[in-house]
Amino acid sequence: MRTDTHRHITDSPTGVRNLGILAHVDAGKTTITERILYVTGATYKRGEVHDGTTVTDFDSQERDRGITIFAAAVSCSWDGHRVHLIDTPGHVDFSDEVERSLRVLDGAIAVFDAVAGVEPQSESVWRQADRHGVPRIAFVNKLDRAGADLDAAVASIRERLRVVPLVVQLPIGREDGFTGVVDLLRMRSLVWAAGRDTYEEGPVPDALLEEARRRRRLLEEAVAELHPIALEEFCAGSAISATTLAAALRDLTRTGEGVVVLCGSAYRDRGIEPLLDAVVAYLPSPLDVPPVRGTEDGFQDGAQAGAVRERAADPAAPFAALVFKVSSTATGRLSYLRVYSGTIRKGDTVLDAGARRTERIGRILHVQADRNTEVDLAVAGDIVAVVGLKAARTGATLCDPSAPLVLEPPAVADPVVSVAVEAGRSAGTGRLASALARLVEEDPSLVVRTDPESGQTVLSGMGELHLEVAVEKIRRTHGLDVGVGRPQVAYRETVVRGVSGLLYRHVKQDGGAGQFAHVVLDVEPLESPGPLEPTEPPEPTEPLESPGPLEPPDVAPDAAGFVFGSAVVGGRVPKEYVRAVEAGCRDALAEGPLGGHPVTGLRVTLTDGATHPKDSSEMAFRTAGRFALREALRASAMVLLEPVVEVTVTVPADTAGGVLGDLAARRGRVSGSAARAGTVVITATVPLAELFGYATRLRSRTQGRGTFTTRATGYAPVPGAVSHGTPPR
Ligand SMILES: Nc1nc2c(ncn2[C@@H]2O[C@H](COP(=O)(O)OP(=O)(O)OP(=O)(O)O)[C@@H](O)[C@H]2O)c(=O)[nH]1
Ligand SMILES: [Mg+2]
Repeated sequence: MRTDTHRHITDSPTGVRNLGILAHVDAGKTTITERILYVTGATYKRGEVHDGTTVTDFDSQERDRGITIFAAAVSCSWDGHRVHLIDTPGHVDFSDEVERSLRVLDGAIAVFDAVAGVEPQSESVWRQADRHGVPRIAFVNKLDRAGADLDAAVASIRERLRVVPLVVQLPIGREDGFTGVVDLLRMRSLVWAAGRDTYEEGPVPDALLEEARRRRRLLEEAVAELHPIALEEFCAGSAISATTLAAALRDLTRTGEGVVVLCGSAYRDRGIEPLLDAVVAYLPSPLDVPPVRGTEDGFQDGAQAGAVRERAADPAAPFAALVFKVSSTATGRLSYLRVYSGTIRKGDTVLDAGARRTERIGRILHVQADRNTEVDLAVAGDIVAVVGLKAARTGATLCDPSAPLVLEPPAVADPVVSVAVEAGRSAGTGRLASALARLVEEDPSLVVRTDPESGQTVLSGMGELHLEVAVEKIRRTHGLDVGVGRPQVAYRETVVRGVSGLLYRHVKQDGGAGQFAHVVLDVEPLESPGPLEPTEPPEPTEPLESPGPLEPPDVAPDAAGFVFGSAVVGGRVPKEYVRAVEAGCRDALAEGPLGGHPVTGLRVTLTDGATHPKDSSEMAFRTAGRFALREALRASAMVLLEPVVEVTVTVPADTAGGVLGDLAARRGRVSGSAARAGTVVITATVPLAELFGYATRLRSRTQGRGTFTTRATGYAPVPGAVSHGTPPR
């Protein structure tokens, strides 16, 4: 153990590392976090996920279920650096927690299972991190497991993630006999002997010397290919020094051109210290990442509304921070902030820029495992928790009241599953409503609404488990008795064959102020934006009239999927009326003709129109746009879309037949199956609506030995749910 008790921790942002731990479910993120807290001296015992004793899986549901549900932030220090660490959940239903975490991180450790390699959800979070431009290093965990294979895992990193792996260690021993690693940079061995708290350093064992030299050579070649300075040194002396290699690895990590790969076994406490060394050496500090951008708020003298501003990670700049997590704890409401610029102290008044409300900073905490340390101030680059904020929600910007700035909040995905919830006898509707409001405040990926037809309260979220956890939270933390209906998926509608030249006249000229707007619209399907695989082609429809493609449309859930254009010539419809028509069309997209679901994946072109000198107005054109598109959609061939997911099921070989049959009965399309050491791994695309209750079914079919994970892949047509369109009047 190397603790920093007596070591000076720098206050400059250069000494800070904000990092997340990302991976597929069960790869070992929480165990790694636990070991990091232990080796840095932040805790004095190692907790285990299966005993429900880890620091970051502290919620009672996490302990019962053995999975991480909520991203947890903890702080520790290593080698003179302050490390803020976010342990994220791997289950797909909680990927919004990952999204919010990625928004405030400067770097990440991507964890892979040494037996399974790159799994579907690790690929998804890798892409998610790509979108945020978060530099990563990779840790291949569970090298102690039977069937562990570093080289195979590295090959899957290369192939599935399409990145250049730069492997800096060679394992010593295999599976149960895995005891340490050769550090290929310093050509030393690190061995963790049983019962010892840390590793012993020594020369490379003779038996591995040749292999270690070969791998060092491979590393040098790979680095030289990507890094000009390393290449120069390589060409000059046909070798690269450890110092140059380390500097090059740091550069390549930050540009994402290469990914440093380390390995170990978190459960057996092997490989954690070098992982921390790599975090400090290769991952960026808050000063190494681009300055944050925000829009300046317009209610202050001299400020320009809407102007985009950059804020450097400078403790002396005006304060700006993003609230990325809010949690209710026994001691009160805890708000987690990433400070991007400036400094805050206890007692400061800050502005919640979006809500235009001031708040007071109570205590400032470094969340340190089982205890929180109160600190006097937090500076640019820090991740801290604060007590005392009354209303700021997840996603809010807090800033200096004299320099207002709104940072872009984390993206929120559209919910795909809903359940009706109802207060039980003892609960009362009012208490349920306030408990639901609390939940939504903490987790913006939950949505609560009242169904206009049934009057029921409907809770929507990212999946069955997400909703189950939310409802259970109401039961446990609010002590309420709640009833829950059957889960429903969120459908959408899209156009398979459009119409052209649809004319709509909105005219009211019966005395008083009149309304006059004529519009002519073309509607056509939008080409599928994503590389998604459809489950079933739609029913054959009548021959094509519009030039749009007839391929089954797939729309990524986050895509708005609507394009509007104008082809009006000669100013027959003035610009402001064109904008009003567009707004009217957007109104019409809220309810499609098949079942009142949101409509996506279409292009609408305004081709012509007419105005009246007195009676035309923006309002009239907006109304015309709405009714015109509503009519055009009724006339178009439409298809219903449902959310589909890729399921990966791992089952004992003797139960595979039954599991395959069951997937087929759920409209699943099997895309692959592979045998691996007595088990079969089946991948299939299945409509989400058919997966409700699957966990229980799989458990009973496999006597509890089967597991499955899912990954959202977008929307696909519901077989048979089409309308061929009725010609307009
Ligand atoms: N054999 C072995 N098991 C490990 C290792 N690391 C973690 N595990 C076990 O793998 C299981 C999952 O570990 P977690 O740390 O909960 O994994 P996670 O990635 O946090 O999982 P989620 O948060 O649910 O996505 C637990 O039973 C751990 O004890 C390891 O290095 N070797
Ligand atoms: Mg976990």
